[in-house]
Amino acid sequence: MALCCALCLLLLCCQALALGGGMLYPRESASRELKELNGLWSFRADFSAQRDKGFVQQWYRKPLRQSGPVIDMPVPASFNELTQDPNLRQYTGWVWYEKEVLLPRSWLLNALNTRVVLRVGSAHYYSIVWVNGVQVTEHEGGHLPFEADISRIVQGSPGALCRITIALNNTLTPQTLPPGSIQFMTDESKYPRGYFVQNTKFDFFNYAGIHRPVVLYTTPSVYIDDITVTTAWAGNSGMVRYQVLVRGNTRYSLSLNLREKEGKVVATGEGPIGELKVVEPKLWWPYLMHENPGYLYYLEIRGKGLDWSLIVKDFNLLQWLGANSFRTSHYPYAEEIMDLCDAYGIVVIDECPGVGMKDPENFGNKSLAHHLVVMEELIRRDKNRPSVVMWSVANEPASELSPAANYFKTVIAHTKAIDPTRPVTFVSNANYARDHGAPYVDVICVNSYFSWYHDAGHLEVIQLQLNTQFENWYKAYQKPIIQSEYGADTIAGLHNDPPLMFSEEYQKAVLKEYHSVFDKKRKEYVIGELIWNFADFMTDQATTRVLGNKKGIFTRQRQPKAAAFVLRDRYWKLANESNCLRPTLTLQFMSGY
Ligand code: GCB
Repeated sequence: MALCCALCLLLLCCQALALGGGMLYPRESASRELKELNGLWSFRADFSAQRDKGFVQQWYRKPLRQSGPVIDMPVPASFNELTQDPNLRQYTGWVWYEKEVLLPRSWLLNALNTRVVLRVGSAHYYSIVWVNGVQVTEHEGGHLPFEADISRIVQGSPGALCRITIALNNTLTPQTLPPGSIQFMTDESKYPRGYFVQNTKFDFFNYAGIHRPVVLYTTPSVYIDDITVTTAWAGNSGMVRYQVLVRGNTRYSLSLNLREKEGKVVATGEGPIGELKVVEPKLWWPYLMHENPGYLYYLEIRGKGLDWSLIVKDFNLLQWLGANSFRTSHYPYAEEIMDLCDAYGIVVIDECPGVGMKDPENFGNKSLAHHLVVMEELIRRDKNRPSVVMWSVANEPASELSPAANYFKTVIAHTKAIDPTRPVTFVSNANYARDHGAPYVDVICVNSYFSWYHDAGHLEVIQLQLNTQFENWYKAYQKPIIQSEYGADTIAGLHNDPPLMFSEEYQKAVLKEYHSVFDKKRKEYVIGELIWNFADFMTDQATTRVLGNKKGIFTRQRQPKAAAFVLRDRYWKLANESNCLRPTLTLQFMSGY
């Protein structure tokens, strides 16, 4: 097994709160085999009035095709826009997925020494999973992986056929992350009987489906369940502290090799806890901040649909722009994307799906308890990644409400207890004087849309208002500030000069006004600027949305708008200005994964 780790500038302080178990990314090795279940699955949406027919009729008990019609549905992907059926696009409730797979005989015969694990990279939002009709797990929340040990079921079944059924519900409630609510329309003069809609208060389409790869993998019966690596650096020495959680037996031996990128062993260790010392470590640097960014060591310890062409294109565009960072707005991205950030030197602010938290009921105990679990799952998954520099626990919550104070105090304290090595933030659009969460963050992240959502069309007020925004926040908190969103909707190909809203000229003008203030403030306390948004993306329909959110500097097809060239000039200029660690990270949002 190989684990990427980095020798980065993280200060180690107190002991981290231990989580129950691991969620290692599945990789093939001498002791682990992997079978991808991507491709076409059988699918049916339950259109019954209560959406409960599948449970009443127990669709998981036999092949899905035997309980009614099925269609082919690709995994990983969202189901919403793959057919021409508008009812499926807008569907809320339970949908059913099924895949039948033949398992290698060796997985079944060597039962004493082989565990078979089913892992779902992410499924939005609530999943119940059966294997051969037996429930093996349930999971709440999209964007993060979950898994189940299915050895006993498949190894106990006659034959090698393994039938995996996943019932998935995309309903959002006030206690989910992100939250939402179902509104029943009871006026029968306007709506048919039983009519309901899903309401949300976030600005992206609530795509649903099995969004990331589903795999079956094996481990030996004594296996590594989790690995935690933290790094420190002093003088010309690097320290890699590691802790390995082994399950299945208390008697085992464990040895470690730390290898350079080129394969040479630079440190070795024995036993589940220890420290490896590296002389003259090669540090992990962000893209454009070093001639060899994204340097990874390998630690060897014993024996909205993922689309690779889109991902490669997007990373090429990031590099073309000269951008070195992004926030995973507004939910964790796929592990495959995070791997590329580690390898290419793209700095990540890793955000959980705490978006659309606008109502008092989103700050109750049930939401809070779930939020803590989501942070645990996120940190368990991404804790060893050198690219992750900060955790973001939410985007634009109603942090001026009084329950937000205790809520964010608790979420941030819990996040820091699990990972004492990284700063924590949430992204605010509240008034600086009324934000109850800001006292607890390490870095202030602020979103603002001057000359767009207010003072529409008035480019001339941007500089004054932005300057006031920064000064207010800095005076109140004396913490570093990141402009975590700014931008303007732009229809590609629409031109007007002088610049008017929605034209390419207007988007460019907004950016230039913002940049002139950034250039002053980055000499003081502004440490990052994040354009909203990397590429256009789909949202719910609304009078303010033209086939989705058009604030991308690239179209949904990844063609640059004029603003992309403004940013490209800026980011490369910033990169060339600094010889080494420059104060400002050029940050870039991505959306749509
Ligand atoms: C925001 C939100 C983001 C929206 C954006 C906009 O403040 O964080 O989700 O898409 O504004 O374009 O309105």
